Amino acid sequence: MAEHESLEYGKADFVLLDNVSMEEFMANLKLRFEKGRIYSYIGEVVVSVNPYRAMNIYGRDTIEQYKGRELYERPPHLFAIADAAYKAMKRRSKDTCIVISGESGAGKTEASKYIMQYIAAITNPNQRAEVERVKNMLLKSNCVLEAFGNAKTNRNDNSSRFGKYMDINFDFKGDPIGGHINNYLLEKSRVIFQQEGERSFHSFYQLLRGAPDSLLRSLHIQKDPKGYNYIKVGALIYCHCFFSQGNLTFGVDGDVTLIENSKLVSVIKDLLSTKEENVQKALLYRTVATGRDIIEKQHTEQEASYGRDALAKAMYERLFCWIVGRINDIIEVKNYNANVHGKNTVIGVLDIYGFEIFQNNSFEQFCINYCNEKLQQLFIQLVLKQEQEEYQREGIPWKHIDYFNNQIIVDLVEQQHKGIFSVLDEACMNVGKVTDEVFLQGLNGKLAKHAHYTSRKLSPTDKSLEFDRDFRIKHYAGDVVYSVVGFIDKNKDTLFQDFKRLLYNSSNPVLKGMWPEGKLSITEVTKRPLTAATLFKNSMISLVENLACKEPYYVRCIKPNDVKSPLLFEQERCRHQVEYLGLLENVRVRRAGFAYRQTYPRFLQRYKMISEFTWPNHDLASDKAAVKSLLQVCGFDHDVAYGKTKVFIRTPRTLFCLEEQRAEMVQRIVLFLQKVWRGTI
Ligand code: AOV
Ligand code: MG
Repeated sequence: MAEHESLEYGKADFVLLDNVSMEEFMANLKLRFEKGRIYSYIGEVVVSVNPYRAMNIYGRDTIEQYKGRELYERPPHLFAIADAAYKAMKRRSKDTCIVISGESGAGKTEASKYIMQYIAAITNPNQRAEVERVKNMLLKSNCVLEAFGNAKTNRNDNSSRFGKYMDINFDFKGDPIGGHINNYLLEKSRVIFQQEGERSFHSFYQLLRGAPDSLLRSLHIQKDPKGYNYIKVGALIYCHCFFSQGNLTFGVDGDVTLIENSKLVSVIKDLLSTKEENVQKALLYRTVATGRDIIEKQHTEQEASYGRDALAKAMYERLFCWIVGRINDIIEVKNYNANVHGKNTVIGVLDIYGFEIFQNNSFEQFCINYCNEKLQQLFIQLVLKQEQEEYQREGIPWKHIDYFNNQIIVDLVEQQHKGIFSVLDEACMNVGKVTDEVFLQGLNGKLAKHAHYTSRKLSPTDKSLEFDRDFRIKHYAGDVVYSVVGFIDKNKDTLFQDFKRLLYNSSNPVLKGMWPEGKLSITEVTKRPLTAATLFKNSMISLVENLACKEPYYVRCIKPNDVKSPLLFEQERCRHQVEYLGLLENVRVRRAGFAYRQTYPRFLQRYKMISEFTWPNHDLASDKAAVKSLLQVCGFDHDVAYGKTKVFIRTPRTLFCLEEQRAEMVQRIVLFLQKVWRGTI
C-alpha cells in the first residue's frame, strides 16, 4: 500500500482504482485535491496538482519522515521520488534524472526547488565544508537564474522563460560535490516586447526597486516614471520606475539616418566602456564586404531600429549565459581525479518552460511547445519501454496497451527536409525575397496533407484561423494557432557584426569576454551561422539523449484552474491535462497485468507475519520459495506471477487483502507483546 491513510482521501495510487476509467480517475484526483492531498502516484510517477496556496508539507519534520523510506511507506510526495532517485544513485550507482513536466503554471519550478531542497537536506551528515559550499551554491543559484530568466506572463506570474537542466554530482559517500547547469533558449524577445498584461524579466524591476540610488545613478537610471519602451510594453508595471530618457529612437533627414536622442550615445558609451564615435557608427552603419571592397553601408531607419533591438536582446541573452557560466565555474566538480574511489554519480533535474497558448503565439511558443512534445515522447518511450523491459527481464509475458504516440508531431517539427524547422531554414536561406509569407507558402506546399497541420489558406472557413498569416498545429496538448510574423527574423537571429566588434573592443573585460567573435575581421566572417531553430533542435535532441541514458523519475504537474485559485478544481481543464499527459494509459500500462511488484526480500519483510511458514523467519531454500508458500497459504497464488527477482501481483484487491491481514497480525503481535510486558502471559 502506498499510503497509510483512510480512504477518506481517495486512493493514493491510481493503480489501485477499482476501474481505470476517466470518471474514476478524475473523481479520485478531485477528491484528493479537495482534501489537500496534492500528490498521488501512478506506480513510481508522481502526479501533482498545483495547490496555489502555501502547504505545510515541506518542513524539516516531513523531510525526516521520507528520508531513506520506500515509496509505498509514506503518503505520496515529491520527497519520496527524490529519495527514490537518490537511493538508486547511491545504492546502485545509477545516474538518475527527475523529469518534471506539465503546462505553464502547473508547478514544475516549485517542484524542482522542493526536490533540490530535499536532496540538500538529506546529504552531508558530516557537515563537510566543501560539500556545504556546493550545496549552498546549488540552492542559491536558483534565485539568480529566476531573476534573470523568469517573468510574469498571462499564464504564470513567475514563468520560466528558459529551460533548465541541472546535474548534481555525488561522491562515493552520496554527498553532492558539484554540479552543472545547461540552459535552453532564453525567450530574449521579451527584452524588447511583451504582450498585454505581461512583463519583462524580473531583473529589470528588481534593479529599479532594489538598487541603491548611487548604483542607479552610475547606470544612468532614474526612478522617474518617464517611460521606458522596453519594460512598459506590457503595460503592467507594479513598480512604477523606469529608465530616464532611455529610449533610443531613430529618424531621417533627407538621405541620412539619425539618432534622435543623441545624448544617449554618450550614456551607452559609458555603460559599454567604449568610444562614443564607435557606438554612433555601430548604430547607424554596417560594414559589408563586396568582393574585395569593404564598404560602410548606412542603415535605413528601420534597419537601425532592428539593429538596436537585436543588440538589446543579444546583450541580455549573453549576460544570462555568462551568469550560468559563472555559476557553473563555481559549482564545477573540483579535484575529480582526487575523488577517492573515482566514483561519481549524477542526479539530473529537468525544469523547462511548460506548454503554453497565448493570444498571439510566435516562434518562441513554437519552440517551447516543440520542447514539450519532445519530453512527452520521451515519457511515452521510457515509461512503456521500461515496463516492457521489466516484464521481459523477469520472464513475464507482456500485453500491448494502446496510446497516442506524439512522434508524428515531433516529426512534423524536426524531420529533415519536410519538417517545419527545415522549411523555415530553407526560407531563410532564400537569396531572393525572404519573407514570412514565403515561409508560410513553403509550409502549405509541403504539409498540405498533414493531419496535424493546417493554415488559413488550407482551411479558409476555419474560424480559429483569423488571419492569412496564421497556421495551426494540433499539438499533443491542444491546438495552437501561430502567426508566422517574425519567424524568419527570429530564426535568422541576425546581429550585425559591427555590434560584436563594438563590444569586443570594450575596455570592460566582462563585456569583452562575452563577444569573442568580435575579434574576427569582416573578411573572416563568411560562414553562415546556424539558425535559432537548428540550434534549438540540436540542443533538444542532445537533452533527450542525455535523459534517456539515465534512470528516469517523473513528476507530472497539473494546473487546476486558470485563475490561480486554491479552491477551484476545474473539471474540464484537469480532464484535458490528464488526457494529454497520457495518465490513464500510464495507469493501464502499469496495471497491464500487474498493479504491484516487489523484490522477494522486501515483500517478505513487509508480509512475513501473515504466515507461520515465514514468521519470524523461513527455512525455505530461497526468498522466492518463501513468498510462494506465503501466497499459496493465503490463497492468492492464482493472482500472482513470479519473476526472477520480483513477485508481481495482478489485482489491487489482493494487495488490500494482504495489507489487511498484515494489519491484523501486527495488531495481534502488539497485543501479545503487551501481555508479555504486563506479565499476564
Ligand atoms: P511552472 O514552472 O510549471 O510554469 P511554477 O512552478 O512557477 O509553474 O508555479 C506557478 C505558481 O503556482 C507558483 O508561483 C506558486 O504560486 C504556485 N505553486 C506551484 N506549486 C506550488 C506548491 N507546491 N505549493 C504552493 N504553491 C505552488 V512555466 O515556468 O510558466 O511552465 O514556463
Ligand atoms: Mg517554471
